Amino acid sequence: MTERDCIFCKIVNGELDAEVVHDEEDVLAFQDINGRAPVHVLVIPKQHVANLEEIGALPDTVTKRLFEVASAVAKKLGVTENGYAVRINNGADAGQVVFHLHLHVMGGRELGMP
Ligand code: DGP
Repeated sequence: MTERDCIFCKIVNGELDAEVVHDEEDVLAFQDINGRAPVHVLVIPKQHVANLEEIGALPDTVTKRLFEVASAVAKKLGVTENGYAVRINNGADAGQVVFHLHLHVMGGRELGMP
């Protein structure tokens, strides 16, 4: 998939709508369209990187911000106390379907390991 066809790049540049939870210079968080928990938010770098194999293309500060924003979103949506999962599906066996790196922030119910 090229950046031009990437749906998350389209959300970043405003071509596609999303329910935004947090927006800052290099990182965006928005509701997953197919939420599988009471809280299910995706945190993405605005710069297109497909997966963890490409994470070296991101400035270290942005990589750090992905996790800080995941924590801030969890706090904003009230799941910090009970806990939440931060999950990256990386590649086919993990079920990655959108090849723009993203963190799933999921909470509001018990979440075991798959
Ligand atoms: P993954 O399997 O990790 O690649 O999950 C991709 C997630 O992206 C999946 O949970 C559904 C979500 N998703 C796919 N298309 C869209 C979209 O157009 N808008 C939003 N908000 N979420 C999307």
